[in-house]
This record gives sequence, structure tokens and C-alpha cells, in this order.
Amino acid sequence: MTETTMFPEGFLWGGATAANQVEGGYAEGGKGLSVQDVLPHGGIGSPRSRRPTPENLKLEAVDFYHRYAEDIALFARMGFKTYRFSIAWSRIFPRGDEAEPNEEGLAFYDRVLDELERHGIEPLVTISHYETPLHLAEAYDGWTSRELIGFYERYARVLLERYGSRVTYWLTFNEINSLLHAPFMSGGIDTPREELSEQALYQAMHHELVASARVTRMAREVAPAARIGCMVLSMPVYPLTPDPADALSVMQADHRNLVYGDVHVRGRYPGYFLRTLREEGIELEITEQDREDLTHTVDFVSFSYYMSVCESADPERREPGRGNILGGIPNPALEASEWGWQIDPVGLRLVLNQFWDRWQKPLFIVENGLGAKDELVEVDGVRTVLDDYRISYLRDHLLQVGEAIRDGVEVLGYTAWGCIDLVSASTAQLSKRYGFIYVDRDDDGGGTLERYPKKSFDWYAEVIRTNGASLTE
Ligand code: BGP
Repeated sequence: MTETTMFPEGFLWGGATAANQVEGGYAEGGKGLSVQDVLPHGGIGSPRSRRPTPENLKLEAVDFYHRYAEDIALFARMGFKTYRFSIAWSRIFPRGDEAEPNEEGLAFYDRVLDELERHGIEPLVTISHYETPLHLAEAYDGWTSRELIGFYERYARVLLERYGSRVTYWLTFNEINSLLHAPFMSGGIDTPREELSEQALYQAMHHELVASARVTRMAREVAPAARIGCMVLSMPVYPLTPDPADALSVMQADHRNLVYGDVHVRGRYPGYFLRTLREEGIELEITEQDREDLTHTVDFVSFSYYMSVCESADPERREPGRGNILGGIPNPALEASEWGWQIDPVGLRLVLNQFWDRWQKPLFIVENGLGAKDELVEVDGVRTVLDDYRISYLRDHLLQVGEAIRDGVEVLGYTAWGCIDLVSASTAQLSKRYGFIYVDRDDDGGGTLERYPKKSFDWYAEVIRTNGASLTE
């Protein structure tokens, strides 16, 4: 490691996607419906439909289901060391509660892994990324039911047995801390938010934490080489003013976010969380077996990072969040993306240091990027996107990752979110693009689905080739 290449040897550079946002083929290969198939307008606060409707872009998404080989070849051209993708639970267990898995679904991911292996790309697999089978939502009310633990365990066992010798890095639940904020998308909880008791929501959270720990334990037996990580949505919180009361609300907001990582890393609920439960009159059903299960802790912590927010003790100063899952007050010192997500590269260094200081576990940045509108243009007869804004966002953030590494933080890798354009989780638009690869599809579902490398494609390839040294050139 030199001062110009602050990234350690073997750093896992790559990109990330989720099945429901790229695959399409929503009813092919024996796949059942997932909660995403009935969320035509995105997962935050928008209504679900009764059944899939043609306006839902996720039904076809960007057709990775048929074009995975071509897409993985493009990732390889950028030199990806790793590719984070999720397995659609409803491809493997179409309803979620069957006894036997769907072989056609399993065979699809065999083929994806074959392609990755051909190109020497390390897979990083999310077991559940906002894709609960719809039947589990409708028949069990999702994760409010303890039965989901068993269904999830059965699903995870099938994956570990089938792919455990080929996949080292696994994430149990995407952004597990979004459950309380997006109960249907994140936890398959069908009861409308306004009718849901806090009791039921916290119980659902407990079920997911137990399920995650049980799968961590199972992996030690079924796939001993596997490394299991949790995945949390990270969001640095700053006090809106230096008033100690604001600093206290920052601590409390942090606690609401960090409790998930605390349990995954420390194996038990922290005192501040037990206090919240007591004060809100919530009594969780926690069995002796649950307590034992929770002691099976993760190997590493992974997280998404997009933005920071401010907090205030003064309810008058609070504003409703603008598009992001956790809400928060906009920071007057920062600029925002076209979707109102505030851009804060230094926040990434802060989060890396905070997590490292708190947990002393290797960290993996598995999502980061800029959602922006792109324009396809022709340069020397080649169609492309001149996305200097994306390059500068990513460069600024990666430089801060480098700073954190210099601070002594152990970082395993970085996977840029939506390395190929995909359907947004919060708004279900295609025009909110993150990719290095442009996909010709618009918000009305029109377009050829052709792929075009953007300017950022070559830029990222050079970052990877030089292991980060080109960032400072
Ligand atoms: C995270 C999700 C991803 C992804 C990303 C960007 O919350 O894990 O699935 O979509 O945010 O958000 P959006 O798609 O809403 O722009």
C-alpha cells in the first residue's frame, strides 16, 4: 500500500443490483409473485396494486433474466472483482411456504454463477432484497409472523447447500433497518402502515434478527467457507444546531438506526433499545431459544450509503423526508440530487469510522451512487452518456473511502449501486439512473433495452485497474 493507492491489495471493486430491479421475467421459470410485482409506484408510501399491472416497470425491468451473460461480460470489461446481486426468493420458493424448491429457479442462478466464474468475478449474494414472496405477505402478514423464520431458513438452507461452495460472501437482509419505515416492501407486512401497531412492527424486526442469526449459524455447518454479513442502510445524522438537545436527538436517531448492527455484531439487544420498548409499553415475545440464536454473530458488516441528514429536538423544525426511506431534516450546508438526496462524501468517511470504532468488524460498502437523469448522445458515431456528474460524485465518495482506510478502517470492498441502469426502489422509475451502462428503456416502458457504456464506464474501469490510484490523478 502506498500513499497514492490507499486501497489494500485484493480490494473488492464492483457493482450491485437486486433481482426485482434488474431481472424482469416476473412470471417465467416457475417464479411466483413477490411484493415488488404489486408495487407499481415504488416502495415508500405508495399504494400497492392488487395484482401485477402493466405500468409496473419491474415486471420486465432491464431484462437481466435473459441478458445476464451480456451484462456480466460488460461488468468484466470494467474489471469488476465482485458483483453483488440478490436471489429472488419467489424464483426458488414461488409461494414461500412450499416444502420443495423450484429447480428452474435454482438453475437460473447456477447459470449466473457460471458466467461470473468464467470472468473471475467473485459473487456477493443478498438472500433477501425487498423481495418477500407475495403469498407470505397475504397469508401470514409477512415478518409479523414467527412462521417466516422457518420459511426463510428453509430458503437459505437450499441456497447455502446449492451455492455454498461457489459463493463466499452472503448478506442476510438488504437494509434490515428499513423495516419500520417501509413495512410492505421491506418486510412483506400487508397490514397498512396506519393500522399497524408498534408492537407488531418490533416483533417483525425481532423475527428478522433471529432469522438472520439462525442462518449465520447454519452457514457454519452447511458452508463453512462462507462469510455472512448483515446489511444496513447507513445515514450519518448531524445536529441542526449546537444545542445539546439537538445532539441528544442525534444520539437517539443513531440508536434507532444502529440497533440492528448492534444485535448482529454483539448478539443481544442493547440497553437503549430495551428502554425504548419499556417506555413504549412494548413486550416482545423473545424465547430462550431466540436469545441463544442471536448470539451467532456476523463476520462482517455491509451497508448502503447515499446521504446524511440533520436532526433537531424542535418538532417545528422537522420536515418530512424527501424520498429517502428514513426521513430527516435537510442540511443547509449540502446540495442535493435531482431527487432531493443530499450529497455528502465526508459522511461516508464518518460512517466508516463510526461503524469500525463501534463494531471492529470488516466493513463492505455494498451500495453508493448517484441517481440522475441521463441523456443518450452520439460521440464519434458511438451512443453514450457524458455523465461527468456521476464521475465526480463517485470520485468524491471513493476519495473519502480512501481517507477512512488511512484512518485504519478495514474495508473489504465497494460495489457501486445500480452498475447497470435499473428500476428505482423508492419511485419505480427508470429515469432515476445509477449505471455505468445505459439501458434504453423509459418510464413508460418504451425502448429497445439495448445497452450503451457511459463515460463513467471507462472511468470506473481505470479506477479498478489502478486499484484506486487514478482517483488522485
Ligand atoms: C436502497 C435499496 C436499493 C436501491 C437504492 C437506491 O435503499 O437497497 O434497492 O434501489 O436504495 O434507491 P432508489 O432506487 O430509490 O433510488
